[in-house]
Amino acid sequence: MSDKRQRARVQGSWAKQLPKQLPKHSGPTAAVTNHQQPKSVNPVPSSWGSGPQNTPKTFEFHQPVKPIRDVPPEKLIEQAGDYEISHGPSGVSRLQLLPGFLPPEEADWMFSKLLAELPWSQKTNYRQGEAYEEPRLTCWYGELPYTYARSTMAANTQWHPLLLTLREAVEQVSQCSFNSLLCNLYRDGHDSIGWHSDDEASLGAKPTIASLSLGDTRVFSLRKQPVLEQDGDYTYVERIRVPLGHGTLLLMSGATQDDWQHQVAKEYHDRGPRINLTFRTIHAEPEGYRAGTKLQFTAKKP
Ligand SMILES: O=C(O)CCC(=O)C(=O)O
Repeated sequence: MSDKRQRARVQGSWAKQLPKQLPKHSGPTAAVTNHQQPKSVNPVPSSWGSGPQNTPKTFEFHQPVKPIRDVPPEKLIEQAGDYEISHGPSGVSRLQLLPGFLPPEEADWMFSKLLAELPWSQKTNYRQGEAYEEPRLTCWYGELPYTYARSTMAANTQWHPLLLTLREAVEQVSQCSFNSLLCNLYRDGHDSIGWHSDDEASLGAKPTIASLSLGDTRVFSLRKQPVLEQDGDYTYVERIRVPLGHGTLLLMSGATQDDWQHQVAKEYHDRGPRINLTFRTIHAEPEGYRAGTKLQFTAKKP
């Protein structure tokens, strides 16, 4: 092939491929002059037998359909106060943080007593038919059983007297009444609780949950539920960190259990033991629903 013909072929194939290199689109467009294409390229001799081609001097720039998004910076809540963390169709999600709810000396002896005297045990849960041991110890108080992660904690009305005193103090400050308590013991930094919402139907709609922490500080993290279009992708959702120290009370209310998930992640540096008491109100399971059913499923049912 002569030099001239070969060059014409190369130019011809480049010109043909150009539209393929542009993003597929449907967004707003803007015409951008292509300054790089030499004018002499236009009258490409037709090696395909269709006469001179009308190669345009401009191409269209289209915004990518999926805009490039930033991951929002994680927020930190550590000062005492009331926080409206989101406003959405399900309502306002609220946190109230009360560090020093228990004075340190009181918190010290309460922690030792509860660590030694509560009936701690390790619960077996089920996920997709597979059993796994919870990476923490728990115990349950309440007139009704509590089912989550496909396993049930039996009703237990033998409240430790100290827990009754603490329940009263928490009820006074929150102006809510609680008939149940889930106690968690994180033995060290390797104990944890994964992402979840406290949204079983037995907790009712928009539950208030009062969480009292004793012992070593652990980070309580929240992440917003992604919108439907994000298809369960949490990459771009808002996140909040709340370090929960000895004697701190955290109240979660409003739509927090609808619109946010929370966790206490494992930590890879030394952590001492921590007790977390979550006061809740449990209702009898709605009729016809299996224990532990999530509220979202209940709401969707006719
Ligand atoms: O330990 C904590 O602070 C959180 C406990 C918790 O998320 C739960 O009991 O559902």
